[in-house]
Amino acid sequence: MPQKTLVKPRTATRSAPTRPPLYKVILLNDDFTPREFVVQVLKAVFRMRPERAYAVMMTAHRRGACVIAVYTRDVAETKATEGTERGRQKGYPLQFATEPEE
Ligand code: TYC
Repeated sequence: MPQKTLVKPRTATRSAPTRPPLYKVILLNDDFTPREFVVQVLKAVFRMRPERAYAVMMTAHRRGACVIAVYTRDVAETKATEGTERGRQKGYPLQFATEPEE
């Protein structure tokens, strides 16, 4: 069997691989959502350990907001929507926002 000939050689130059832009998910404070519920959502949606979930909740509580993590845009938006939706289902105004990382 004759060898298949590669008629189209690979080009010698390649562009550097680009990284997808990242988005922050931000927890926003409010006056109504119970602290324990916020902690529960952070553990469930963002897979945080209890100590970290508590610390993040308290930072948002004291400072008004806390960056939780960075993800690709789809993942960030899905997680923010899921967190906000979990609050809404219980009648709480809990909110998660996303914003592009500088
Ligand atoms: N401020 C809320 C309370 O006092 C608790 C809370 C913390 C709510 C963080 C939202 O992102 C939040 N019950």
